[in-house]
Amino acid sequence: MSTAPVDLVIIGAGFAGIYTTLHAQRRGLTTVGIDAASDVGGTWYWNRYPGARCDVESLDYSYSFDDDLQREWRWSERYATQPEILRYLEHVADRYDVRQHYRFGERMLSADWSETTHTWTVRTDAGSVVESRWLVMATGSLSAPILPDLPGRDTFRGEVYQTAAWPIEHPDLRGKRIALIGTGSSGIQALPHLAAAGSEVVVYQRTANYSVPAFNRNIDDDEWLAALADYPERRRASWNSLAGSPWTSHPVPFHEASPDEREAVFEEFWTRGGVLFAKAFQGLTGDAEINAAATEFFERQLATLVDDPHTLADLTPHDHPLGTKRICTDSGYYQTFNQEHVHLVNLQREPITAVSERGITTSSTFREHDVIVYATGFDAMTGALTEADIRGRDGRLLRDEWKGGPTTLLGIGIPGFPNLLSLNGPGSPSVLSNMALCSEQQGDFALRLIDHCAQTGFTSAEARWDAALEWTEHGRELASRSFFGSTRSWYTGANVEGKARGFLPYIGGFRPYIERCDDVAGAGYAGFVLSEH
Ligand code: NA7
Repeated sequence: MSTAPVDLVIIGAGFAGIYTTLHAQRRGLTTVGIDAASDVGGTWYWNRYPGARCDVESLDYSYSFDDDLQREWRWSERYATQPEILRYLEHVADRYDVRQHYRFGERMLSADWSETTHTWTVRTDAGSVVESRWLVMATGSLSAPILPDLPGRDTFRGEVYQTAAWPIEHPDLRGKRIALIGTGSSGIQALPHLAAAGSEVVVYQRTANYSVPAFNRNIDDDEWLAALADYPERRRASWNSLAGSPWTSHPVPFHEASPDEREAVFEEFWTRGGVLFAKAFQGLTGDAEINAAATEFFERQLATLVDDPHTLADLTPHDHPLGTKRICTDSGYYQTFNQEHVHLVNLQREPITAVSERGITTSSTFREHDVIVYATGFDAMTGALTEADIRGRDGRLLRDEWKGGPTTLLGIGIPGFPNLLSLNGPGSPSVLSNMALCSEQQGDFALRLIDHCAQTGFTSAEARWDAALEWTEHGRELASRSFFGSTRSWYTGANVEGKARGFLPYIGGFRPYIERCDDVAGAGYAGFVLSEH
């Protein structure tokens, strides 16, 4: 072990980790970054499945802190593909020389807090031991993928892929009989590409989802130049918004709009594409009448996309109100079911009973497959924090502390875990917002807190229990006012067997959240106990 502790260990080399590393370095702090991947990218390193794309527009889903960077990186499409976003993050890493501060190919196994030295000791699976004053968990919100516990799952003798751990060398799926399990964003984006390659594709759907076409397009030179001219305003609007992007809902409230106006608004927001449809009218996810009108519009559009009435019925969502799971943003998903070699299995009618050497058996049929693709989601928001052995004050394990659900102050501070700063953690708005801007805001908050402690002579900062409980309860209360709180989703923890139910992200909006963070900082980090050893 090195004798002098470093200032920060930063776990994760995605948007938040890269940002925090380069800004810590600019302040002259010493950092050690650790990432299990072989290079930067985070989410965009792992999710290489065909069709992977961001559902936030590329002009918004990028760093805003450096005008020159913003101008020199030319996005090619309205919604960037995974390879393009990965190239962008590699470019950022090169431009600010970030890689030298990382140890790649190492996974953090444990972190132990010492009350004596006010430091964390971090151990990795490569045998590294690093002592650090601060532990910054920039581990992402959707980074602990889960596989369903299907009987016989591991007996399958064909090829098995997971969208969230797709091989760097893309497998050749041409002419193969492919099973796709999972119809969230990942499965919905992958399907058209799997169908283009496979001789047969069977989609095993447990819950039908709402998906809206992306209306993606290339960004031509004129649009790019106009976007550059408008960038300051676009960013200003995003930083002041509820969801980190410049789009706002129709200004006339639904209940004051005529039927014709409502129809025109839904039409307009439909063609904006993807998740933006849920913004049509304010209150869409909390007012039953608005939600019903949006759903009726959605179903009319869906009916124009799918030919077979039985398939259409199975693809029509009925388990949750529109918009209360993130609306998927697709490119030709529903139309793929019109191809003769693509089949939909409704698992609510016909559940999977077993996976065996050659395929999948449901309650009524055995189907033979060469390939199974799992697009079955993540232990969201808490999974990456609880999978390592993080021991805080008195040796208490974070995993145990959070059995009943996470308690955080602003998503960043965790009572009992001094000097651990979780970026985009449970209790932050990031996954309901724009991860790029959120990562900047979270990194800044963490670094300013670290600056403040250095300037005032404090060596530790720990969220107070009462403040964290109050923040967590506030988040729960806000979620209970919309349909989000009662939907079975990864937001509520319902997608993982045995996981505590609650509402993991902060739903109060990006701008109000920033203001709350600024208030806390402005009051000398009210809600944190600052102390010296
Ligand atoms: P999601 O959205 O969590 O989707 C996972 C999908 O996998 C969903 O359709 C699940 O059905 C399905 N699933 C999970 N377990 C099973 C089993 N046992 N059998 C059949 N189907 C199953 O993850 P994604 O990766 O698609 O997207 C995550 C986020 O990334 C997304 O929200 C965007 O923000 C970007 P269920 O709905 O639980 O019935």
